[in-house]
Amino acid sequence: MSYVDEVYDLVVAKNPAQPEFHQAVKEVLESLRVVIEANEEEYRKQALLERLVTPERQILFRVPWVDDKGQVQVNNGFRIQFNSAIGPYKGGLRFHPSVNLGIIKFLGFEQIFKNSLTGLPIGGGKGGSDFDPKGKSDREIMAFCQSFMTELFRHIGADTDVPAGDIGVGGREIGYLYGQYKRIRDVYEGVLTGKGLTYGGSLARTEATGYGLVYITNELLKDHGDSFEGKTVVVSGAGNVAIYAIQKAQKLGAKVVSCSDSTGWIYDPEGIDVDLLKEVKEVKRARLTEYAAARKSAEYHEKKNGEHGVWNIKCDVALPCATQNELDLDDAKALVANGCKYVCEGANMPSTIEATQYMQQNGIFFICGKASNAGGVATSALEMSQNSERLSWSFDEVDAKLQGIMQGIYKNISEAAKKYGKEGDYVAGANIAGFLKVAEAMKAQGIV
Ligand code: NDP
Ligand code: 2IT
Repeated sequence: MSYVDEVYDLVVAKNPAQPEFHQAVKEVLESLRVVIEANEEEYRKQALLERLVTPERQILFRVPWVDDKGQVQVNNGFRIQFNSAIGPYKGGLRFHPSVNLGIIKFLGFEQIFKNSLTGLPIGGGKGGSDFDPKGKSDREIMAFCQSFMTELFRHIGADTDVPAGDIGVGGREIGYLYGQYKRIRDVYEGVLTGKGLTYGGSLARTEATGYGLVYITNELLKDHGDSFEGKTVVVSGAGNVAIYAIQKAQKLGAKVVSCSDSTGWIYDPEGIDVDLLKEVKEVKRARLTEYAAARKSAEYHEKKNGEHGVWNIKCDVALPCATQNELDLDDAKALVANGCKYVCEGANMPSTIEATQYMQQNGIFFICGKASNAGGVATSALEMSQNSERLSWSFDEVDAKLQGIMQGIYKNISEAAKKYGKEGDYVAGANIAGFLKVAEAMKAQGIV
């Protein structure tokens, strides 16, 4: 059996009931086959792939907190420090009831390659909790965040492991987490990114993932003699990534006609009103029904079981920005049938493997999340740099660096795909280019 297949079987056997982790590993190993098989004996002797798929450290902890009724609640906390070959562990925290060990491991694994692609010195990690922030009061959010940090603080630090936001963790949560870290450790350091602007945050970090997604999509369009001007774009999600992707795509001349949340989706043929969406989601933390109620041109559709809604809308470009496996084979078929030409992922692993293959085989230019959503973590690394030099850069300075990084990623993944005989396969290009830097650093550092 080939080394790649052996390691995949090992991952499935050793990590039962973690289907998302298996999926993320499978996609990467399939892409790496051509690289590994050219030098199989050396990789095998070094157990490089076994080391790559095994987290350096896994931290699981209890998070007790008291709700507004005086009831004690208990959640699970996770931090997976996956790979530190090229820099301190870096990656977000997700608070969502679906969080479990397999979800955090898939996210941490993806983060290794994504962070490598940014060209910046950051290793891969991820964390979170099965805590559900929906419907909680500010005091309950603070109580949870303080308890979470009371355990996490001993494992992180500005040069060790630097968490940030992800689903369910935005500026408010980062603030409470930062306050508790500072109180316990008594140091004022860049231990978290996505901080508020008054206490060490970077301008443009809030916008970075969505903007970065649109910048790299723009590179893809240009490379195929196209542009955003006049394009119809479909976006899923209505959170941090979706909002700023919509804003930047409209700025570049596209019409974005959809967004969605966990209960329903919006079709707005006149183009999403971003200010209204921000008001509903960032300020009121309300459902999309409120968006529809305030806007004549918008239709609201309740999400029915198994239906994903937005992928059936006719479009030129699709940007999935909600969550993993939100775009399956049926959705991919609908996109192809409706003439969609470009799909770039804002979320982490939003497309199933079958959907990805179908889109690639049917003429869609497809960029996977670890390349196309890397603008968020790249700007987090820029926040770390600013914290280290105790300076703040202007919005335009950070935005210009972000654009340069996304252009660099596009070039890097296109060239890697070409070099390994897979021109236009940006998934292979991203996985190979991300891997080579990490593998080189791991080899240089010996057996650790
Ligand atoms: P937010 O919490 O801000 O928004 C998430 C959005 O996705 C919400 O609209 C939410 O709906 C929807 N959503 C979440 N879970 C589900 C679900 N199970 N089914 C359907 N819809 C769902 O998170 P972000 O925008 O930050 O993250 C979105 C995606 O982007 C995630 O995959 C994340 O890992 C990825 N990402 C985020 C980065 C960042 O910098 N924030 C960087 C790179 C990737 P509802 O409001 O109803 O919960
Ligand atoms: O998935 C991701 O890249 C993030 N949630 C952002 C991580 C970060 O450290 O900014």
